[in-house]
Amino acid sequence: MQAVVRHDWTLAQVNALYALPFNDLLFQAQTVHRQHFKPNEVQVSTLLSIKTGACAEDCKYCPQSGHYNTGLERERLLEVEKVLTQAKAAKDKGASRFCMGAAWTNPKQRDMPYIIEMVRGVKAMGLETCMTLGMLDGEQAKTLADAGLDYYNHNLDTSPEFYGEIITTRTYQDRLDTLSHVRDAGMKVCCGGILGLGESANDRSALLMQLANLPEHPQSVPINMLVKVAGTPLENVDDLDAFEFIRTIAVARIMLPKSHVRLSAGRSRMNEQMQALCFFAGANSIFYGDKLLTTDNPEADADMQLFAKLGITPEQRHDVSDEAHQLALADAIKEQANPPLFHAAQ
Ligand code: SAM
Ligand code: DTB
Ligand code: SF4
Repeated sequence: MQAVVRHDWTLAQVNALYALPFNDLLFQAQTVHRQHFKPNEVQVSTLLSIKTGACAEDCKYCPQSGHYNTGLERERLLEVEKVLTQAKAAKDKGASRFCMGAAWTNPKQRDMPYIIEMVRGVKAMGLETCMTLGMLDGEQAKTLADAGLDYYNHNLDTSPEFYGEIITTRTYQDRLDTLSHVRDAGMKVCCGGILGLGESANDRSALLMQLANLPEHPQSVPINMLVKVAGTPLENVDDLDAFEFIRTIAVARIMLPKSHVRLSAGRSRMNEQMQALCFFAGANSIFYGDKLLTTDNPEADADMQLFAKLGITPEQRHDVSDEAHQLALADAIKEQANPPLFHAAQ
């Protein structure tokens, strides 16, 4: 079986992958995975909210929407120095990419000089840069690309059919337009969605079909499990079955064979065994660090411990060789490898 990069998926074909017996689906996904990636490497990114809360959009899952009262304290755009301090800390902990997120509909012109300084400063540390600032026009995308921004994250979130149940303040087409501006400017696209919003199985298939049928596959595909936050309209939605989540990772891996698939928000509520199955199904990227944007993520030490148990190593950037960084990572993993051995010996 040879993995092909296709842009002509039909819903029936995607549903047929989902309908495979679990073992057959995971075996196929793992086979595809090994054709394009080192099987025991996972890319690690760290997130920072550079502007928090009071967002004008009404995304029903989001703690930062100004339409809902989630008790979140709003914050203005962080100072450049503060962002760089956090980026340095992330790098010292072993992250290879630093993702900066802002609760904006879109960036304003007056913000751009600060944003550009952040990109330049983070890049100068030898980290890959990623931002998610809402919608971009062509000009803004070009400005960010010129500043050296490597990735832009903008999610489709769900299927076109279910989208209107979740967000009413911007359209699916708005999102597709931003993605084409990002692509045209030459930046890498980070685009995925959220599961567990109350969508149907068809909606999950349709989301993956949208992602795979874009003119180019997004280089990075975050698959988020809804983090239910009190005060948002989705706080009491039913949990998605864990196997359905793992199947989605596997189907994404098969349909997007060369993309990094990120096991994204929601890991705090997944046990180690579930995360291990997601890695087996083809997830090869995570958010690393104790916090996502406003909600909790597993502790960095716990992640390094899990990596050590599974024999996973963090993926290194291919275009830089930074010996100090590599050594820091190797140390972190060695340190975490010892406690389980110690317990086993007792
Ligand atoms: N405001 C910008 C935007 O939406 O374009 C960027 C930041 S926004 C927080 C980035 C993504 O985070 C969303 O598209 C959504 O997929 C994800 N997200 C937000 N809240 C979430 C939650 N409670 N659970 C899981 N994912 C979430
Ligand atoms: C993405 O797909 N997930 C990240 C990132 N892109 C920006 C955000 C997850 C946010 C989870 C809720 C929070 O912490 O506020
Ligand atoms: Fe605003 Fe982004 Fe949250 Fe939507 S997901 S409310 S655009 S911060």
